[in-house]
Amino acid sequence: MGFFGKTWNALGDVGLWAFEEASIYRRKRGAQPAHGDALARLAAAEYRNVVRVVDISVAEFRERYLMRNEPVIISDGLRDWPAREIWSFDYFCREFGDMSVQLQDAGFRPGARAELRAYLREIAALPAVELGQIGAELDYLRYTYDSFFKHLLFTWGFGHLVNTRSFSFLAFQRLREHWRRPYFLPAGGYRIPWVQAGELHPNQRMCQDWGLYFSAPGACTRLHVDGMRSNAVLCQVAGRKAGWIFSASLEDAARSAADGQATSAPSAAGPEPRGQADRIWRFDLAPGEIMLIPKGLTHEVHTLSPSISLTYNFVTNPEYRDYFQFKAERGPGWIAGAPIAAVPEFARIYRGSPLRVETSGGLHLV
Ligand SMILES: O=C(O)CCC(=O)C(=O)O
Ligand SMILES: [Fe+2]
Repeated sequence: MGFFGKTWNALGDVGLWAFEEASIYRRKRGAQPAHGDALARLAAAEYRNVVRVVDISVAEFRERYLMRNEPVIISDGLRDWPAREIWSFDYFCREFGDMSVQLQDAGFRPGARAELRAYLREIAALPAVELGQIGAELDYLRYTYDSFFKHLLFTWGFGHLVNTRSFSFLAFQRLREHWRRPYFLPAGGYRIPWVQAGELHPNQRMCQDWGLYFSAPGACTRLHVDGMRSNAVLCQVAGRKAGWIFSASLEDAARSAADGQATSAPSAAGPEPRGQADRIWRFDLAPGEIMLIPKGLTHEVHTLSPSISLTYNFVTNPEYRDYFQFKAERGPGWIAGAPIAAVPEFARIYRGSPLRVETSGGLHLV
């Protein structure tokens, strides 16, 4: 895409951002709906695994999952990514090992600085864990942006011109040929980022919340809703991750359970946002797979074995109304103060599910 096309897209981004700012963030929201006893609500919810599909068409993905806000794992999601063969802990040590990076905690807060090689060697050597085995808070490598202005240039497709020493930016510049827009996502017609003519190439234009994530077994991204309430694709290149996604109707219940406010919540049941049934989806994501985390849904992610993933966010044209309405009702994203996996009553829910504890000797209910 030429200079004018990129500039046109950049103007679209700014226009949409200004429109949302004016119409959503200035709006006064009433109190969040009361939800009764959060833990009872979670225990009564339908508990199921995220469905796996392969070789899905763009149209089928859109109709069955994206438009319905249903999570899904595309098992052959990385089938056309050279990254599958190229990216490994050794590769990143070799190519970027001398860099200094700033790590983040389970709530995206910036923390310690480390030499990339030392950090990667340390996490790559750790043994795998089971979901729910959370040790001390282990740091993540997520975003390392050096200035807002440079970030804007990357998001508008001028990143190749930027001189930078930030790991995320350098990796974005140097790994472009290793990955591409997942094959099941539409080529064009996006509101976020703004692409109304031509195609979206997320490997050339840095999308919202783009990140190359490295994490250790036992590390966690605490319960949250993504900042913009847009969709995310979690593309798993190495290692395994697991966790949960909650239906929109369970946002408050899950949040108060994680924050330890379950019993002080008022007892009246609130309205069902968007008429969705209460549902908790459990996921287990393996290398080569991509998961859709639908727009606006609450989720928590745990790393089970040394992990490399890539993620970015988006909203397509036909979803925009739904996205906007939900965001106007609920406001921007949030992150809980503690992981929901650590709440004993919630552990009983996920350990007690037959989906979880099938063994050769039959079912063991905890
Ligand atoms: O992979 C992870 O740990 C978290 C991904 C995610 O939910 C996010 O970046 O918003
Ligand atoms: Fe997220």
